Amino acid sequence: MSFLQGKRALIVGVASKLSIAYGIASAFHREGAEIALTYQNEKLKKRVEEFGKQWDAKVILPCDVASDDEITSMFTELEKVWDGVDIIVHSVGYAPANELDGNYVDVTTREGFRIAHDISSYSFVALAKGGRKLMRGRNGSMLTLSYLGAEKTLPNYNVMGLAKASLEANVRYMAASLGPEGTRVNAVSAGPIRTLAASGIKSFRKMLAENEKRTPLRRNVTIDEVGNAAAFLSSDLASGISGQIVYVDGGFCSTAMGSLDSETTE
Ligand code: NAD
Ligand code: 0WE
Repeated sequence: MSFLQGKRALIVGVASKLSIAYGIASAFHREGAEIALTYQNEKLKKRVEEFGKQWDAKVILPCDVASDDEITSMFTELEKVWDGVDIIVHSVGYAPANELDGNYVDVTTREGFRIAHDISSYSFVALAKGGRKLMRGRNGSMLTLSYLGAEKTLPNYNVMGLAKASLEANVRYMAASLGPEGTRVNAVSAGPIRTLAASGIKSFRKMLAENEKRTPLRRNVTIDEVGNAAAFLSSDLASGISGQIVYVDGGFCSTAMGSLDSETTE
């Protein structure tokens, strides 16, 4: 198929083999895209460079999205290697751990709220600003990762739910802003997956087990399934799709009650 042949993709958010961005990079590479990667800090540098080899990554650069300077330098360095970028993937989310454990009104703080929104939502438009010149007029695509907690409450997701709601509005405003220059903007809202970002969460195992039972497909989704949807949305096959939130959740968000079965199947 190779439906990303000739495309240059910048992927932000690879931290481990479990990362959703890892599944996305694998699918992009399989479909023929050229890959550039960033890493959040020196601690992740070696690991991301190692991953980069298997996808023949052309460029691997540092980028803490909390810093405008780092975003600017990252695009300055990228421009030395690539004269244009077709795809930017933003697979980044963060709130301080204490915000994600306990009663929402009790545990939410001004500073935690600020950080969650800065890292998880503002950084997406910050990447759009930084990459705009490189993407303009190329039928480009920007993609981010959201979660159902943007629309419905879940125990402990707390301020991340607000940050994802902001991120989803960001998708729509960015789509309106960048559409006239040919750039599409979408999100994949993924079902729960065990990644580093999920490993710190109390009773995540229980959530995965419950999710499996209530989901139409009766199983959790994988990073490869998210990667395949991301590859489609970032490709010319999706040339008419912008401003959308696409669910890769096994159908979970389409049901009000899931199943009444006591067993996981039938
Ligand atoms: P992950 O821990 O593998 O990825 C999170 C990434 O965010 C890491 O690569 C980390 O380095 C990066 N990051 C955090 N702060 C950063 C900063 N200041 N600067 C640069 N990078 C920073 O976990 P993941 O589950 O793959 O998360 C990726 C995205 O998917 C997140 O937006 C998350 O909210 C979303 N998501 C996750 C799930 C899930 O269940 N795992 C479900 C739906 C959506
Ligand atoms: O978006 C996410 C993960 C978000 C996340 C996770 C962490 C853990 C470590 C953001 N910041 C941090 N900060 C840390 O210090 N998901 C969709 C996965 C997730 O996280 C949850 C979930 C689900 C699902 C938290 C509570 C309840 C459900």
